[in-house]
Amino acid sequence: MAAERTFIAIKPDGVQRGLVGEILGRFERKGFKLVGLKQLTPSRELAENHYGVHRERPFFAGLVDFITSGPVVAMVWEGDGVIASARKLIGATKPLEAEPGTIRGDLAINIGRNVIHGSDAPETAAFEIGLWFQPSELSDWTPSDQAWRTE
Ligand code: YYY
Ligand code: MG
Repeated sequence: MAAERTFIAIKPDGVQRGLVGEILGRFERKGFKLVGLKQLTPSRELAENHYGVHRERPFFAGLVDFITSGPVVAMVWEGDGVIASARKLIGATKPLEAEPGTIRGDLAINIGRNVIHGSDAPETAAFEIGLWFQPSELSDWTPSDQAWRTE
């Protein structure tokens, strides 16, 4: 069975602020495997589908405006427990409530500029990976040091 995968996106604020390397490095150093990576400016349709669960919320229009305002770095990461672990690495939605050491805790201030998205459950991960990536854009590969990352 394939290891768990999650969808991660560095939002336009993270790209504009030059935080791509910093954020990628945290996932790499943790030991997760990068299986998909691209930069794109999302269409409104893509953004509205991605955040469809929030369609009725007052912040929805502003959120879609923001996420479509510039390039986003979209990624798929793989590993044991990666969905929940990535959410821990990311930290709380409100950056002022995110613990130091987390991405939002270290790198962000406002909820509307919280630099990164991560899937919150297996179902949303599968939906978001399929929404943002073609199967051919994902790599099945084994890092040469795999035995030193996982038992
Ligand atoms: O999954 P996560 O990104 O941590 O939070 P969600 O509750 O799914 O909200 C998605 C996104 O919407 C959040 O990252 C910022 C934005 N948002 C907002 O601007 N204002 C709110 N009151 C709640 C969420
Ligand atoms: Mg969410």
